[in-house]
Amino acid sequence: MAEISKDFCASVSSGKSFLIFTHVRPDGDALGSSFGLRDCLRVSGRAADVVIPYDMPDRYLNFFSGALKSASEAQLVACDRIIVLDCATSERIETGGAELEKYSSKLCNLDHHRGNTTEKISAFSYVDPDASSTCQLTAELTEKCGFPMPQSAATSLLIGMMTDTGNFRFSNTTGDTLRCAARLIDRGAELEKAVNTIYFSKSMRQRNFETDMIINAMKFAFDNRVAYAYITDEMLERHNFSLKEDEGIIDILREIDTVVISMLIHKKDGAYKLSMRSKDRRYPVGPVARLFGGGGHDLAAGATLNGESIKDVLDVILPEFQKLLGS
Ligand SMILES: [Mn+2]
Repeated sequence: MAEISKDFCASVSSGKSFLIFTHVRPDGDALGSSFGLRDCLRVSGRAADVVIPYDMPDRYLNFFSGALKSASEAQLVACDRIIVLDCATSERIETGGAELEKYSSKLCNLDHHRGNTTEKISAFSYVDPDASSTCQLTAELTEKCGFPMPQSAATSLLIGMMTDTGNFRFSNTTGDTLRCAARLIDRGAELEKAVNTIYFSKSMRQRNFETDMIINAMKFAFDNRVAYAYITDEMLERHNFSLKEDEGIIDILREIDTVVISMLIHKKDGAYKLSMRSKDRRYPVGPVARLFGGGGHDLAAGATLNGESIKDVLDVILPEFQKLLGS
């Protein structure tokens, strides 16, 4: 893995006041990197705030706190640096209405998505697709900048590393990833708290929703090598469940031994939102997502499709999986 550039470190360490933004529907990596960096910046004597205009997944509510709901024009003008974390494209940034392009000259983009385009609007950018997570890059950034790391930050960053690597099971887990996680634990990261937050925190609503999905919505194709589920708002409402808590739902499909490619389809505002996963590098879903204007990693990607019906969507997407699998 490459080392974070000196220029990028200098762009961060030269700032005195920061606003931090991340992507829509923030996951563990987005939240962990944002709050982890905020706490390191604060302990180093800098002013820093995270802007999360979105409702956070319930399980994280007790964990990541004190985010601003929005940033005013005055705050955006006043801060030295605007940090954007884990956002592959500028459209993915949850700005809460702020027009960040206007502040390009102080925008710092740190990410691990291949083909990151947020750098187009950022004066400073560091993108390393070989890093497991933005949390790993954030840990390395703070180490290289020489910022002290409080226990809260170490735990936040560990959480993001765990969620983006499937608890260090996915193939993006390298020696560097584990060495970085080890340093976080050495700095006091609370592994037990992280594990409880991520893995042992499922609501009964979520469990009931999952059961419903398994029984009523899970489908298979191509000799059970593809598994998918179509999730409707009606189904979500029945269980008072929201997909902002969807981390891990797709794993229910992925966990099945024959399944190589898994996909969740969620109809929202007349469009079909697809999340895809592959568990074999020979069959990357990233290129399939990009065919439909989406993006992401080789093994985890997403796209939004318009169609009259779920059948229209399946009629265009399933043949692409078939081609990919060569079956
Ligand atoms: Mn990430």
